[in-house]
Amino acid sequence: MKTLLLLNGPNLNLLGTREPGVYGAATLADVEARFQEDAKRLGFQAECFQSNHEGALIDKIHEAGRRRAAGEVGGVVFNPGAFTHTSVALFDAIKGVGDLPVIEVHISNVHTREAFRHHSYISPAAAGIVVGFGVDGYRLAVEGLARKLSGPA
Ligand code: CA2
Repeated sequence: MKTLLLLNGPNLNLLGTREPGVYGAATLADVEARFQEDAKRLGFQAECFQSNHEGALIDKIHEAGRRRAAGEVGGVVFNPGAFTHTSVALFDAIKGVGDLPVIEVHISNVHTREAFRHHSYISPAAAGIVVGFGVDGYRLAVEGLARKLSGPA
């Protein structure tokens, strides 16, 4: 059984503790538990990782790329947090590992927010993007990833 990875970037460990009007009431633990359930329902194993450090996220993407090549990992659901808008290094990591399907998720609709949130360095490297559905976006993303992994529609 292949593994799907959930990666969350900086400050997403604060989910459910502040700014519920923007990010909802669910905690990161809630999001990760739902991801585990959703992956299992879709026939996958799941692993979850959150970091506030860009290099740690890059290392996880490199590891995921190696594991994808070995047939262990199917793909990644990734909310890069504010690194979305700053990180050429995360773009390079995703492109650099080659064939790794990454679905980019944003809880909020970044396009209705400040202009600096409108550009994503990650989107050109992503296999799909889910924006503005609250934490339900993680479920939409894992379902979309599973569909992509099962072949063309
Ligand atoms: O909407 C999203 O998911 C974002 O990736 C969240 C990032 C933000 O920088 C992006 O522009 C859009 C911020 C995550 C911070 O999460 C918090 C959660 C609760 C309380 C404070 C921050």
